[in-house]
Amino acid sequence: MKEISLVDLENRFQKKVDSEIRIEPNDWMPEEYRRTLIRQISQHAHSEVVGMLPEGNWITRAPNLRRKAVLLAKVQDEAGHGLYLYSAVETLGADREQTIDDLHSGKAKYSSIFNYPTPTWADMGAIGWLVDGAAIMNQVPLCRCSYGPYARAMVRVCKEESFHQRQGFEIMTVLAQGTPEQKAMAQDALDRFWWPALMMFGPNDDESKHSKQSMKWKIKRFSNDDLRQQFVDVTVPQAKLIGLTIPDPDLKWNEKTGHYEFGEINWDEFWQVVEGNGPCNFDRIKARKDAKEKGMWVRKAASAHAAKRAARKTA
Ligand code: FAQ
Repeated sequence: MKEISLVDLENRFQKKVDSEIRIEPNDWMPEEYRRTLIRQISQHAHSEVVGMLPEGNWITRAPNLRRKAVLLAKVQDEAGHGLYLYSAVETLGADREQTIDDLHSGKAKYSSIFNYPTPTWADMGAIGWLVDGAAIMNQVPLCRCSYGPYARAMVRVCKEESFHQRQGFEIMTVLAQGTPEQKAMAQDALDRFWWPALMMFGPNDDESKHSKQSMKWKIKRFSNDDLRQQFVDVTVPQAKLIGLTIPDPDLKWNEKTGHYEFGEINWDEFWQVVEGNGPCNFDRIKARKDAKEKGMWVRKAASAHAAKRAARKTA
């Protein structure tokens, strides 16, 4: 029988991708496609789990029972997103514990946004509105990602993120209509989270080393800059609606393009945060490592229990 060459396999693969046929775990795929997905999906999973920390910080101090219940549910949703995504990584043959160890050792990245502190209640509003808002903008196209398990996981994640965005915007709306102190607190949160939210979309297109290939493979459907622009266009009118000011003196509507023009992002700050030098990087990784160590006894007990049950069944 004639052996199929690597080039033929790659051509067939690309044809499938071009015809919008989903790639499933047992299908042949180029090694680099697999590696790209493991990198992106595991970093996405880490972001969901590390992303629980800035908001988890406010569960015990939410201003009333309703806010506490909603915030608790939201943080639990983020844990669920992490679980779907770690499962999606496993379908690519990656070892879940290894990917988590890579986070703890600093080898794997997670979203820069979660390295900023959340000193006030308004930050819960800003995170829901801006961070979940940016996450949805980036993740809705991922529902059409060429890799089946990732695309399917994203459908549910996006539904939940959409609820999160609404609850954040509602917190900001209430604060912006409240006392002058409450409005100032909402404005301050917007001032601190606006630029980091824009950074979530990643480097400018000409600096993005993975975009071209990821778009050819239909892992990504839009470039970092296109998604960032969509986010600005959608979010600026929302800020206006609730009487808050976007902290960008260069922001202006361009009648001709039908888009907002906005100021230069501080890319030096972005790379500093990505490389581990943001305000909370150390604390975030420490919290995750401590959680693994402190939860070890639960894992040991669960495995001992499972082993005992399995032994009983075979006896
Ligand atoms: N932070 O060549 P590109 C959420 C890295 S989930 C840190 O453009 P790519 C839910 C990038 O990894 C938020 N690193 O890379 C929630 C690469 O480095 P590497 C997370 C970043 O992959 C809400 C290098 O820079 N969402 O918020 C960042 O084509 C509220 C070059 O960049 C996802 O992960 C960054 N912001 O595009 C939870 C979505 N940007 O890996 C709790 C899936 C870039 O070679 C509360 N991921 N880098 O070492 C993606 O769509 C893409 O991976 C991008 C980056 C768009 C993030």
